[in-house]
Amino acid sequence: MKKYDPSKIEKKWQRYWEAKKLYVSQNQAEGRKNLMALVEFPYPSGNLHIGHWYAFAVPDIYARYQRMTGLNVMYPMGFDAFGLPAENAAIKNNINPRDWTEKNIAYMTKQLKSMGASFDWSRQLSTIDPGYYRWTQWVFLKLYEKGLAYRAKTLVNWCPKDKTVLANEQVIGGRCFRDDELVIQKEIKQWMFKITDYADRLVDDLDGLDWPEVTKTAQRNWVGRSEGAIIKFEIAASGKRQATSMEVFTTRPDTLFGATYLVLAPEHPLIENWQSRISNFEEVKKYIEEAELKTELTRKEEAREKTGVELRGIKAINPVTKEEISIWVADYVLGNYGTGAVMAVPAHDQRDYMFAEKFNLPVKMVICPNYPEKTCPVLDKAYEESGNLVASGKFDGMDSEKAKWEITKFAGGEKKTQYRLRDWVLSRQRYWGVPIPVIRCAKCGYQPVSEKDLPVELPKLKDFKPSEDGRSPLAKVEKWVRIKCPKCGEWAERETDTMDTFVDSSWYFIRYADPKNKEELASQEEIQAWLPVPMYIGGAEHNTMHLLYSRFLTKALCDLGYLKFKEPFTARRNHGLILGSDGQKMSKSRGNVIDPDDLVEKFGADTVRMYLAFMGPYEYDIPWDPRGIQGVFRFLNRIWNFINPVRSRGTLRALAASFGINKLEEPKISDREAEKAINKAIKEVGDDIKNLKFNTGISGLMKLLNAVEDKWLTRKQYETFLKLIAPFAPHIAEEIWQEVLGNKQSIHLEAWPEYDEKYLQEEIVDLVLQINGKTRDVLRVARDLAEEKIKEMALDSEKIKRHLEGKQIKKTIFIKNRLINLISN
Ligand code: ANZ
Ligand code: ZN
Repeated sequence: MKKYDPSKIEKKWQRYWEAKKLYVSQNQAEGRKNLMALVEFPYPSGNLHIGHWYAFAVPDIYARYQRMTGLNVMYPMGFDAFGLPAENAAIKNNINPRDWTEKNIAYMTKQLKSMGASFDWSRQLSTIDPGYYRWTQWVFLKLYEKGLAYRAKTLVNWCPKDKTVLANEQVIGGRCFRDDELVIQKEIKQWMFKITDYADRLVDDLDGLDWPEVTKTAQRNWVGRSEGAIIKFEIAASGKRQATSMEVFTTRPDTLFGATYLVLAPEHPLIENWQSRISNFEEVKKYIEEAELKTELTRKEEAREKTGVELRGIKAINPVTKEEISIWVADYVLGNYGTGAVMAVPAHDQRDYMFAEKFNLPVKMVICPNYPEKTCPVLDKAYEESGNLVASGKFDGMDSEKAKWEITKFAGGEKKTQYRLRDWVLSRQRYWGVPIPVIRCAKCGYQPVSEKDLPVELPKLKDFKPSEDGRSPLAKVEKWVRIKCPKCGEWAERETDTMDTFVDSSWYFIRYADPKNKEELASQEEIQAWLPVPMYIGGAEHNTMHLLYSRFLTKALCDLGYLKFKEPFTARRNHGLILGSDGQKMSKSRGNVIDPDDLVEKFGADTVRMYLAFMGPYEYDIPWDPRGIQGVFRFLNRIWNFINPVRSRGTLRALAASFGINKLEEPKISDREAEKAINKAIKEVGDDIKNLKFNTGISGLMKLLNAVEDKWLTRKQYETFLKLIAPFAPHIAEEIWQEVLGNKQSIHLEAWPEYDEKYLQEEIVDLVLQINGKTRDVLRVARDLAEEKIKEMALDSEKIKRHLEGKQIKKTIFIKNRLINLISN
């Protein structure tokens, strides 16, 4: 018998599937519902790592299964190919980023094909293709027309190493998400998308989505909507009320009676204005200068020792107590949130509490946790919960939630909603990106490039190093930059900034519906056929940026009339990370990296796929286990060896034929156990795949093999078994299906088998024993036991005996497998 040798079968079937166009999805397939099974398209870094396999080969099980259940499945793949890494690698190796990127795409495509996944390569797209990015530019123009793309001077995050701007979402812990460089703040003019216009919808529309709770929470926190109030404080200097006043944003106006001082952010413009009134201005100025050197992250750190300086000579007046309170400057208050000033309530805000303790400022309790016992406990930290008001004049006793708006009104304040979300800075001063399609004319200002002139192609460049002055390298290509103004016809200049790659990736799924369309981003017909995406499987690292941007762009295009849906992804599932066998993140420096190519060579793609799916729950981070993959390899070997009985039957048949016997009785398996195991597996494995519980699906297959391995299955049973294996290990299933069983059509065109309910029922049932309709006992009995037998057992029950003492049974009601009711006098 032949040994299981994946290297002999896998390439062969991959070529066969491609030649037969098995996974090319038609936009309409008669009677079949469409399903785009979407995974996040990779960045062409040059080499597939095991994480790519996890992200693409495992969801392929889902795509294949859904195809078998009768859906018209599209499993698309593409490349998110612009971006800094290509540019940096190109600078380092002195090659063109395009050459570098295209070489990587070619190599990775080959590697991707070795997965044996059911990708529809006919729809492959790449964001660096002018046929693609003309639509990225088109999207920009549409948003520009609507006032959703604009240019403004802002304080931006600047990575000194990459010499480019970063979006807020790209700054993690105060550092560049790409190279960990400390990010500084720089004021420059930038192109921005007005995502803040969508802040409320980005929060509210989450409710209708079938998404992981963690992802929804991450999005909510990112938008950071807080309901609060703006409260005005009058200012007094040397005991005299001044004409100026200042405003604070608070989410707890109910605590206003407990506001015992105010704190301004170091950036607050009023400090400068009050210079002459502030007696210790030199000291204040010094503090402000020191604060400028700190990152936002350190400033926000809750536990950090608080610092600050009082603004001597001026006071604020609490609008409800009318008391004069001191004003401070402290770096824990941020300049770019709310009004850049807070009313400090040390009794009910921990940061204020720590500050007050350090500088010996008054602490006044105004929310009582144990009302109506008016003795408020003295706490050694702030009480931040709700409660009832005390020491708050006519509001005493009121519930704090209610008091919020009553006190706001009383103090002449106004309700206000604040958002943490800032507009999306999309321009980058770098070469390797989509040119922003606008022209700057000295006379007419910024003019959009006309739609018919798209794409604005990225010119070939020799020197793509970023300039020290922060301008894009494109600024050096004079021939490209110089262009006539579309409005007045005078000489003007092209915009030399390029777009953040997150713009490219926030609409790519729409293009999959109609990837070759030259007239439109995608035709309405194909959009309707495929979108919104019913299932999007990807990494938890995209919980905010990519998913938020895609949602924004979808909503904007919907408002503009190009899309008919408000949310791009109806269901979203996250996968975890594969860790090294030491439980640490895989990295070259740790030496714990697993190379999928090596594994494929050693075990074959089927084993690698199946092991990845078997490792554990798909959404968890799981360490690689070298013994685990051996186990799965053995399992596939057992499946291979299991073909023996069938094979020998074939041999038997040939032998019979040579004796002139044409009809050989198929062995009839009356083995209920085998039939039961198969039917159970059809249902359970199918349900598991549908719910992305791949690991338990594979345990189900293992159980099934245990149950049937030593039986001689009928051909139908054996084929069913292979169909269940097919989504997980597509090559071995195809090999046996066609080469051993002699089927002429691919197993991957077969339907997922149907199961018979009757085999799913338990063999043991709980049977209720009643007397006159009252339950007296429960019997665990074999299914389908006859009435006489049950009655006999019932009369044997101690409890029944007790209740029947001295009585006679008049009638018996029996419901098979459910109950027996003895009616007595
Ligand atoms: C008084 C108060 C009393 C507050 C209390 C809290 C508890 P979120 O939920 O994040 O919106 N705050 C306002 N502007 C700030 C700024 N620029 N920098 C730092 N902190 C600022 O937080 C809003 C609360 O954070 C506001 O409510 C304010 O403190 C503070 F018992 O006002 B609160
Ligand atoms: Zn002009």
